[in-house]
Amino acid sequence: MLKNTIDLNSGILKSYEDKVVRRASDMRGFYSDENALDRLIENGNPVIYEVYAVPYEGEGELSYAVTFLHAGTVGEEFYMTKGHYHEKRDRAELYIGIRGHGILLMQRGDEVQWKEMKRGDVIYVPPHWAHRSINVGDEDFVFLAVYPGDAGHDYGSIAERGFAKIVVRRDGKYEVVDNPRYR
Ligand code: S6P
Ligand code: ZN
Repeated sequence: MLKNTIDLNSGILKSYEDKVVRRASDMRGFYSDENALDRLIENGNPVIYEVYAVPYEGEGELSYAVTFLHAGTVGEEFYMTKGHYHEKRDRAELYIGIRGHGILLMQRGDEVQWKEMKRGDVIYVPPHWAHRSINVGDEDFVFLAVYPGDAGHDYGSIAERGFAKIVVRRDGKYEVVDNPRYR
């Protein structure tokens, strides 16, 4: 498919090949407050995010995907993606904000960086940096990601150690704080 269309108001991708839906129950182990996550799972097990992707998996190719990250919190932690390293660690990625208000949290070793992301913002994720998106707004946070077709996703390292920082709601605002469970 050489041409596709994104509705830049909604973020809806006209054609896609893969759809991934992550509900609260898919996020076990990723949030700090496990009791709050259990309550959410018992309370309707809401969708946390959806990803619509057009993959081109060969070396030298580019894949792309639109993520709809819904608004909400698990305990005091904002809804977020699992986050991953690329399996091929030296593969970079480009993020482009479409709507809503989010944060892109990045980590390499113990070094952490984060960038606010809104409509029109372009963020470069360099090779070797793990990345996770967090919705700190009150509506969907929607963005486009473009990444090398052979990058692959390594979720295991993040599932095990987490990120060094988490993003929490305090006094109606977001704060980036040390992750008490970081190993
Ligand atoms: C892929 C890119 C995004 C994420 C998506 C969901 O390299 O970074 O398309 O896959 O935002 O996040 P995650 O961490 O569950 O894959
Ligand atoms: Zn990625």
